[in-house]
Amino acid sequence: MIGIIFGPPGSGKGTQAARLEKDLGIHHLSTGDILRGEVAKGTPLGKEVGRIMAAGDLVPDGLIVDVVRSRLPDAEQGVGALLDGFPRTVAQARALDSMLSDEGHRVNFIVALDVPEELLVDRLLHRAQVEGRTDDTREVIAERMREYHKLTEAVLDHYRKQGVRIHEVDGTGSPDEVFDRIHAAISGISSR
Ligand code: B4P
Repeated sequence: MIGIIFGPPGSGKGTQAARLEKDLGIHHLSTGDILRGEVAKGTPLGKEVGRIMAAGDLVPDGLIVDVVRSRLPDAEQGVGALLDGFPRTVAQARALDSMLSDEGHRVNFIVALDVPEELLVDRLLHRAQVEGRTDDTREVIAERMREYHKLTEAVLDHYRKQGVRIHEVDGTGSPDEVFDRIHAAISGISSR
């Protein structure tokens, strides 16, 4: 089973994906976490993407597709994968589709979190105080929102046209409340 957790920056993708990983028994694959790990380790990939991420821009499609291609088989081994932060462009979605179809798989469901932009900005500015992420400044958040509207939103239409089940979920309220809504929306889906 392959699922995608989708939404703008700060919508709670990472927060909810960690819970869904346990609930559904599928592996959580976060491209943001992978890239931040590479930056922290100072690997050649990390050096290449660090400045792009700090500016709030998307890293090049080819680069992130290679990252996912190398990790997806391990992640989905027998249990399936929940993709968080990927695909973020239609080109990435097409690359994912072809990776999956090579193995006889497809995207099975999408959870799309809906949160008003003012609340997204508040959450990310709050995270900046707690975690100090370089891409959580007001200016960089604005750039991430622009990239989301310009490049990422279209990914939903790509999958809608394919007839993939898209569960649109209200992402406001506490993490527990959001999780309960997601749980209700996708009840019946389980890889166990
Ligand atoms: P990500 O790590 O995916 O960043 P994000 O969109 O902010 O999501 P995140 O999971 O961290 O936030 P969440 O909504 O859970 O990407 C970072 C960067 O990496 C990108 O800008 C890009 O440069 C690069 N990148 C990653 N993938 C890429 C790709 N495929 N292609 C190109 N570039 C890529 O949570 C945000 C905050 O809200 C947290 O502090 C959380 O605690 C809080 N929160 C969550 N739910 C809440 C709730 N219900 N109430 C209150 N607070 C809540």
